[in-house]
Amino acid sequence: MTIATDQRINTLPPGDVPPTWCPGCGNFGVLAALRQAIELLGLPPHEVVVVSGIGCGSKLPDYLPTYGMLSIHGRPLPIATGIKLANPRLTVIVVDGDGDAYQIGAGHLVHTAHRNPDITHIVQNNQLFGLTGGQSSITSDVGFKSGTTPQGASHAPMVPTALTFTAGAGFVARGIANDPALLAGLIARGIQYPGYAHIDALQPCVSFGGLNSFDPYSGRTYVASDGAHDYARSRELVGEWGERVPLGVLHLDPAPRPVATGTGTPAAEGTAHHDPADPRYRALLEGFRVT
Ligand SMILES: Cc1ncc(C[n+]2csc(CCOP(=O)(O)OP(=O)(O)O)c2C)c(N)n1
Ligand code: SF4
Ligand SMILES: [Mg+2]
Repeated sequence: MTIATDQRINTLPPGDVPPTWCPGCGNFGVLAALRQAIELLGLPPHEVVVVSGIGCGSKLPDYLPTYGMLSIHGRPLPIATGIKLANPRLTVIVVDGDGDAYQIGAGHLVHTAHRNPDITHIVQNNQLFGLTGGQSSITSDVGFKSGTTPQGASHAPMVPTALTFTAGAGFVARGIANDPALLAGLIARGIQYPGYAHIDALQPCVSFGGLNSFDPYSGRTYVASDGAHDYARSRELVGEWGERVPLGVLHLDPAPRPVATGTGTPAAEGTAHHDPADPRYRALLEGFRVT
């Protein structure tokens, strides 16, 4: 698809291929929310790059008319950081699953939250490994039965918002896939935040979710805050998980830390910029297309 520089995302069709997610999958809500956030901010799609890992949810960049990259399991954060450093004019967004971000990629998560590049991180948290058949993950609730936990998960789930808060993230939020309007607002605020922004997006898996499909969330979630609260309240909200699950902006640093900019130089000279009229770049980009 060729994107003219004056097009908004809502004037464009979806990506090149239709989603292969199961009917009713929460990822449809995450996709709608991200698209809505890009539209809300009026971001030119050719200046947006969405980087994912591997997993059901990580197929998302295929379904958006922006630039995108399906990368390696657990590794989208360092790749996105490199993209942002090479061309700071781009809006760089990472979308990956709980297994990707919170488990195999946990080291990158902590260091990215600490180092603070200006990227927005949306984690499709379905509390399991969807693509590989519903195995339990580090965020599975106690009692969740799967092929790897036939007696039910025995460890209390890791609370990822507490982890990124502790590592230094200045924007920490939680949304849910079945409220795309709330999630879109959080994503838009995360994109506007100057630094690393973490959005934990509860994303029910209707095929393997069991305890975690839509119904059990409905009595537990509540919109806790729009972010106007002090540090002590942030600490309570980022760690709350159980009978009650807070949504909204859980932590917003009123004095954001300096953003990681590599050597401190602006956009690298010679970096390829989107220009649909330039045949060299078209050939280059077509070379990346997997058919
Ligand atoms: C290095 C590596 N290890 C393991 C796998 C197998 N694998 C593919 S997806 C996945 C887990 C996906 O879970 P999650 O990130 O939560 O995404 P979901 O499918 O739930 O959206 C695993 C373990 C892999 N592709 N690469
Ligand atoms: S297995 Fe679960 S997460 Fe994967 S597409 Fe189906 S419903 Fe969605
Ligand atoms: Mg998952």
